[in-house]
Amino acid sequence: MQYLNEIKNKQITVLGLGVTGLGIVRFLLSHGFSPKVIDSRKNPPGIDWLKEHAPQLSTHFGNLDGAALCKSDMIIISPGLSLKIPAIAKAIESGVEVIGDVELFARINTKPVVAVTGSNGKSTVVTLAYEVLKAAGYKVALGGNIGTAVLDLLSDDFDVYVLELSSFQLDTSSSLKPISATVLNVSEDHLDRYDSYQAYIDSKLSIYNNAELVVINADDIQTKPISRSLAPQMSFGTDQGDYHLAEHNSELHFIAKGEAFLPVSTLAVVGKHNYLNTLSVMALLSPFNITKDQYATALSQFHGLAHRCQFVSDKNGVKYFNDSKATNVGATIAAIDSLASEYENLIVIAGGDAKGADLSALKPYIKNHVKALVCFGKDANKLAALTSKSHLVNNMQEAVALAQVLSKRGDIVLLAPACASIDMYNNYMQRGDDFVQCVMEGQL
Ligand code: UMA
Ligand code: ADP
Repeated sequence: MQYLNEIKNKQITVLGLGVTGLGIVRFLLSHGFSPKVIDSRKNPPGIDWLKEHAPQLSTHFGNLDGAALCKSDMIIISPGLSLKIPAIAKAIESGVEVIGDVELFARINTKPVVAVTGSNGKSTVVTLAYEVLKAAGYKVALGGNIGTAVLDLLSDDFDVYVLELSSFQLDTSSSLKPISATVLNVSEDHLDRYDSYQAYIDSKLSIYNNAELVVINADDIQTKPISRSLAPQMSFGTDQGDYHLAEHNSELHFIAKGEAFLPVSTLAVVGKHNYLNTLSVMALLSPFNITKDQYATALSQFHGLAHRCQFVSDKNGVKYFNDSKATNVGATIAAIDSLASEYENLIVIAGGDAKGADLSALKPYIKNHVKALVCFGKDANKLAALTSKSHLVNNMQEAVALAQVLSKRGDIVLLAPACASIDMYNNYMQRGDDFVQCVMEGQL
């Protein structure tokens, strides 16, 4: 950990005390640093941990003070904070180095990193990659945007890291040299943090900088690197690319570099988007030695993640699905698309904070596959304006109750909000749990 020696005399500020901030504080404490800890929230999530384990650290909780930030030599910032916040922008302008936890990780880590970003499918892909590597006998660590701060993983003895990286994390890191890296897909998201859609795409594409293998989505031109990268490229796609889907012996297969590798039925989860996610894993893990049997074991045991198109219950012949993680338009389209290939009538519950996105891409999918759209939350009116088949309600309980009235045997009720949950919930998990509870406890 040579780099830590180089910064041992610096005045370090940890900015943000959520999952990331706590990971940074724990890591720095364990290496003898005494950082200052700042969060703009009066009661940040990590405050109790800090009071118990490191009461000696200097802290400031509440409004950010630009002058105070300027006194640091280095700020390690959490991804939830924009670099454009005036107090932070002022510190950057005055020459303070501002980096994220992924950057500190990259400056220290010596093990291979498989890096994944994209608008949708990141958590699914990194989890599947983790399972495949584990089945192949690697000691593998899984972290990043999926919920574990990368610095919480650094002390352990791993062969390889699989990291989910958000655009916010990419914006504050430049030293990562992934063994393989992908932008899975791009659709509008987080436009409340970026000046333009192109700025958001550019942030995603920065994952390819310094990558040894660039993995692109052949179906999505926006995932291609802008500048000609010197690194070898591989691609995955529906019916094009090094890894794609095709019939073999009358059965749909994952095709790996011209070979019918495994039938898609090996995978325990369904939906075209999950087949593409699996192909991306195969491309990303191509630098590793993994046998067909090891793949088959991992794919057949992967039952997907909670709150992603998860089957909840069958009530009177109506099936309820929870896709609360569909926090943007692209994910909601994928959910409608994959369920509509099996079921005829969908009732979709949507709404929340659309984060400034243009929702119109949903229109053809609602027109062709959705029987009713039930909307609530901050941007309910914007969603309702997409179709004459919409209904406005006030909360989840009313939404589920109305969906029940509108549905008949054989129909599907799908929670796929196309929006973030923060206007009414702590996070998408709490929203999904509320849906499940309303379904299970409602008069159905
Ligand atoms: N916040 C303040 N003041 C502060 C610091 C944070 O108001 O001083 C607010 C932020 O604006 C944000 C919230 O607090 O609304 C959380 O921000 P944070 O940076 O403290 O978040 P962490 O708890 O550290 O969690 C972050 C990721 N969250 C975000 O980027 C918003 C987690 O991804 C990630 O799992 C974790 O680091 C570990 O890497 C969550 C997420 O929602 C799942 N990510 C976004 C997404 O997937 O769309 C990008
Ligand atoms: P992320 O971590 O990028 O948010 P998740 O794997 O958690 O991705 O899935 C988020 C949402 O996107 C879920 O609603 C899921 O059903 C949907 N999804 C998963 N994979 C894809 C894909 N390849 N394309 C579009 N949507 C997807």
